[in-house]
Amino acid sequence: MRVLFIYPDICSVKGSFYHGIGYISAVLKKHGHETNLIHITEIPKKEDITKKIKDFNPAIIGFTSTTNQFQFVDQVAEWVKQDFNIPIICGGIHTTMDPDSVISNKNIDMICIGEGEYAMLELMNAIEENKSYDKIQNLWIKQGSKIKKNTIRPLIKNLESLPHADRDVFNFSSLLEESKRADVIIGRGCPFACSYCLNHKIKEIYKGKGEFVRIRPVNDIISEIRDLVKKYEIDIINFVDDTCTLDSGWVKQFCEKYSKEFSIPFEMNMRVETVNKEMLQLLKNAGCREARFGIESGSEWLRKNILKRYMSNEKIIQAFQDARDAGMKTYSYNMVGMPFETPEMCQETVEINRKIKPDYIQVSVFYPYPGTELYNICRENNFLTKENDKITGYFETESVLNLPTLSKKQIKNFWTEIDCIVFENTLEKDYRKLKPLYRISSKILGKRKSKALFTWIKKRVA
Ligand code: B12
Ligand code: SF4
Repeated sequence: MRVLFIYPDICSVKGSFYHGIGYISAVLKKHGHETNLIHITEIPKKEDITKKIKDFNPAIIGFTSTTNQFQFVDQVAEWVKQDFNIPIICGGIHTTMDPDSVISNKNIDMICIGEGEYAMLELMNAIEENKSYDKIQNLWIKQGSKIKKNTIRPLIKNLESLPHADRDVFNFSSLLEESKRADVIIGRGCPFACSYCLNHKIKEIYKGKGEFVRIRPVNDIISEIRDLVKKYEIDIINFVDDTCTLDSGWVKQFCEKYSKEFSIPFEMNMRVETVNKEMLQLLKNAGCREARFGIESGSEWLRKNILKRYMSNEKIIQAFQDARDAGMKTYSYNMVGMPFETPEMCQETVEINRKIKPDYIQVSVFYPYPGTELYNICRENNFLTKENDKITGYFETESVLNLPTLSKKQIKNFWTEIDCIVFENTLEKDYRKLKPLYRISSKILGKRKSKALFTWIKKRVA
């Protein structure tokens, strides 16, 4: 049986490999099904989509999407239904977090909540054998005006029982053209419960259905990387998990085995409370060139009371110092425009980033994802009303919230302030003479334009 996945990944030029589709595709192929993918990386055109569907002639179409991508699912599913009588299933993060809104879409016939490998396999088998599929766990299926809501199956216990994610369905070589960076995932789940993140909700959905945090055995990951480097030219491994340093025993074993076999540098997301000097040094010696930590806010009050992140500023500063001492580059993730945030708290985010001097910085304007605790808080407090509840693009600097403590303009200004910190640090370090000019230019043009101008000047000077 043939399934065609459609993934609206409109963000970077070439798009990224997505493990969710990769794993489902691998399981389906292993059981004899055929898979294909429309990887949408720019605003889609109906005729292109229609042609690809005609050419592949699938028995079913499977959409995946995060919240911000759902607007494209809505559009493309409409086109599909205009010309084809093919059932449509939708899965992924947004569906899992907000199933009611996704199933209410008139063009979507069924949805998959949570892990999709075995639900999709059972569905494909049932379609192939012409059997009914209305009892498949994890699926909600439209039946006339009713919706059949099936229960959730247990979490996949041993992730190593799954085949390695299928990269061919993505045409992985073409994704490597932009940068030879391979994303690898070491596990699923997170033990923390930050209020803006999906994990606390997923944990609740899967209550009593098995261990939520699962880390793949080191040997399984090593064998996947071995296959990857055999097949593709790879310069860097990017471990995309939310937190890669949860189990110090695992990290130690991984470092030993990885460094014995590979000399390719890698990068990881970490949480400051899960690392120490010794672990960071081990990671560096094994090839880790970049430690990435979520700070999110420099205000301890906001982190603890609103974001449910209980680390101290001291611990953050220490982790950045330790990573730098170990010889790694550091990366800090931040947000502005959170509920109850004040200009003073934003300033604390600026200050902590100035102190830790990261090599890279990412700052996002806070967006309340449906299904999360912080989304509900935004609703209850009227920060998010029917009028301003719109899905924005990923990297918007305009907040959707009406916050009494922080105006949209202040959010934008702090976003710019934080975004410019790394640039200003390099200017200070390597191009001191340009600093006074940059200051004047910032006053006239604003920091954003000045950063662009001086980046251009720096390139010329270098
Ligand atoms: C890896 C990752 C990235 C990577 C790669 C993104 C990508 N294209 O895959 C990078 C670093 C680029 C990234 C960037 C961003 N990310 Co991100 N990312 C993740 C992360 C950590 C893992 C996703 C993953 O691969 N999981 C592993 C797979 C196997 O699990 P899964 O996705 O749940 O898939 C299963 C099911 O959902 C289901 N399923 C999925 N699709 C389908 C389809 C069908 C048909 C079926 C039946 C089932 C099904 O089956 C799958 C297998 O079991 C998640 C957090 C998380 N834990 O999920 C955040 C997450 C997806 N990211 C998020 C965000 C917000 C972003 C950014 C916007 C961050 C920012 N502000 O900069 C950017 C956006 C850029 C982009 N192009 O996506 C949010 C999305 C929230 C939402 N509700 O939309 C998440 C959920 C984290 C969070 N904050 O809660 N991200
Ligand atoms: S530590 Fe990261 S992945 Fe875990 S709950 Fe918090 S934000 Fe989500």
